[in-house]
Amino acid sequence: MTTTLTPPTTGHLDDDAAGQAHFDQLIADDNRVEPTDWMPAAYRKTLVRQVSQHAHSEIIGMQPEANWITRAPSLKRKAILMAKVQDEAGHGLYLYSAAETLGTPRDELVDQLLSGKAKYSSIFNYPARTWADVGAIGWLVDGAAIANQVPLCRASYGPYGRSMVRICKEESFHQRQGWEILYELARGTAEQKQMAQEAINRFYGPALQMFGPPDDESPNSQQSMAWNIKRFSNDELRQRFVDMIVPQVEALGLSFEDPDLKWNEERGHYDFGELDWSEFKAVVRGNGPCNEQRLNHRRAAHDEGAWVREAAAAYARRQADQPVVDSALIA
Ligand code: FAQ
Repeated sequence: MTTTLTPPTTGHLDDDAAGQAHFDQLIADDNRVEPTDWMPAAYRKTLVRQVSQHAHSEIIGMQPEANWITRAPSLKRKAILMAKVQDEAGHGLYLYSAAETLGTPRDELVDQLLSGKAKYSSIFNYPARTWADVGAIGWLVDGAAIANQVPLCRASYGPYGRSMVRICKEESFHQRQGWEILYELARGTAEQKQMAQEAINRFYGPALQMFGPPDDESPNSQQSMAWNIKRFSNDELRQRFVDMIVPQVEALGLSFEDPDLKWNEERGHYDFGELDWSEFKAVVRGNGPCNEQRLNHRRAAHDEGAWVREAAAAYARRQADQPVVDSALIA
């Protein structure tokens, strides 16, 4: 569907000193910046980048779990998983809408994804090999998403922060369902427990990498934190997540395959081992186990959905052409 969008009225005022002063004051007072407010071009650009990457992640992120809908072990699990995957689609749509308020049409953002130009979260380039992986995705991937996104509810850009509130509520349910899948498996047969352990082994490192590169290799963090978009650094959130999941893995009766993972009394945090950053870089560059498969699948789905977009656009045009009838006059 071709989106007709009126760019925010502020676009031509980028040099406006009064606009800059107003923007600086909003940030200093920890207030929201709204679409009609003047904003620096770089603030707009970084938000379009982050929000659209986030939207793409939600959409591509449907694939690993959707792959298990037909093989879920019971009708109840199937219904839950379908609802979860649909939620992720909804998150993608709220986020594309939030990105559009910054003046970039959705078609353009989607083209960036389909052409392979846009990034999306590294985690979704890993396969879901077993049913236990669905549990590990819910617990660790949605868990990392929550740890990262709860602070984003306070992001300075209003439409982004507000979309995060609902997304985080839904992600909390997703995390619980993933944990519960693993809890059941961990209390099942020896094979089921082993399957849960192996899923955790596969997803632990990639889930920790969802928080982004280490702080000293994160080019965007400092400015995004100064603008109150990000509230914590990548490493701070990663640490917070590790501190949260260690007691949870113990409650499952399972463990993380990390010999350096131990409580550090002095720091009041868990120490953990160095992650494989060369693997992370390779996955982000497009060379992960499933990058090609994920994009090809998305492109095919986009092509197959062309008739839906055309029909929706035709319907919208017809609605716009219809004369407005005042029902009070007819009566
Ligand atoms: N994968 O300078 P930084 C979910 C890129 S949603 C790929 O630190 P920033 C729900 C980064 O874009 C998961 N690329 O960047 C779900 C940047 O590239 P650029 C997605 C990554 O933006 C669950 C470059 O590296 N969540 O899971 C990754 O300040 C289950 C330098 O990095 C969000 O998007 C990565 N992991 O911080 C759905 C949350 N990390 O653009 C389905 C919102 C970094 O300069 C199923 N986003 N890069 O070329 C954020 O919080 C931030 O954008 C970070 C990165 C923290 C991801």
